[in-house]
Amino acid sequence: MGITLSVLAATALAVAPALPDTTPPSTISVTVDSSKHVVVLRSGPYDLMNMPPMDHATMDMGMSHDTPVQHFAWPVQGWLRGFRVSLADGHGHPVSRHVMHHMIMVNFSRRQLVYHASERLFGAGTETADVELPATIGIPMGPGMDLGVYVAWHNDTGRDLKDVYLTITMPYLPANQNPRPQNALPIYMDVNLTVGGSNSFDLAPGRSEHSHEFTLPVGGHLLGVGGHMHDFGQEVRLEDAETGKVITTVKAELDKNGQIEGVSRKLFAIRGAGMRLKADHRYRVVGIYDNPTGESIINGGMAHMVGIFVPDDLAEWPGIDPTNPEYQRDLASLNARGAETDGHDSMHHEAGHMDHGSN
Ligand SMILES: [Cu+2]
Repeated sequence: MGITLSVLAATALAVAPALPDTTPPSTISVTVDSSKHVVVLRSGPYDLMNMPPMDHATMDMGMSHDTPVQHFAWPVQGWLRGFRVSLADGHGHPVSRHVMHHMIMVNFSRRQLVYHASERLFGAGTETADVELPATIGIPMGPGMDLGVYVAWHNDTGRDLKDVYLTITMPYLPANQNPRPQNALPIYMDVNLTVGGSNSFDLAPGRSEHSHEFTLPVGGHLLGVGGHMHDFGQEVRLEDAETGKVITTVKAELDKNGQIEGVSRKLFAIRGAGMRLKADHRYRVVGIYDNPTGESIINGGMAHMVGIFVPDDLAEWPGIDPTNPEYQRDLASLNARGAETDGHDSMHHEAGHMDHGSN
């Protein structure tokens, strides 16, 4: 983090003298509480220097302190139900969740449905609430799955924070759960993704539309959806590209100045039905913006829909193809995160905004 922090420290100097960068290497530990059915991950310590407030421009410059991906082995057979996040300092005092700009959990042992890219199990941002799925569904997990977590910190509390620890509590259903939950996996559909690169686009003045067509290698049901957009977003919709029919839409929630506050969510079903999606059928995800500024906003747009997907047959889920160039680019971008030697990396727009999860 040497270069990242010194660049940011220079910016922050006017506000407060920066601490020297003495962050000790942070470690990760994983424990299982099999009576409470939780896997608990603890990572830290992190020394987080105060940074200027994050506005939308700095956010798009990725102005945050990115950790590398920290790997660990998932320890139990069962179904992941969600996650809870807490932050505390070395004395156990709570630290504001706000300093965690985002956190992403990657499953390197499984592929995404739409992309040749590692599964993103879940993500949390500053405003994202903790998640717990209904007990009727769960994400199937096996011992030894290679998971990785990374965080983009942005401490704008006005003071430096020392020895911050992140705890992620992941409730699971054990393998002998009765009745057996349905296998539900995350699905991510972006209107403009270059896997391993960026998914943002320039926003032309006025109304604009970006879309991406795809097919699914396995059919199933969509149980719920959310999404992610930036300022002046309108909606993200999923369409049947063969009939033109709109399957579902999530709406941007804007304040009176057009700034994004969130994206609506929908839950169709907690078991059984939901929205049917067929294998080898063309679908289209469409993002609509309405930019009133009269000018193009460079890299101002981003639009994706995320959901919970129940495959007809989990055995049909596509395997990872390590020779696939898209897959290799995704892996390379994850491995490059938080690289100490590359100052440019910290100034990238969040490549993995695949990673933003839902607002
Ligand atoms: Cu974004």
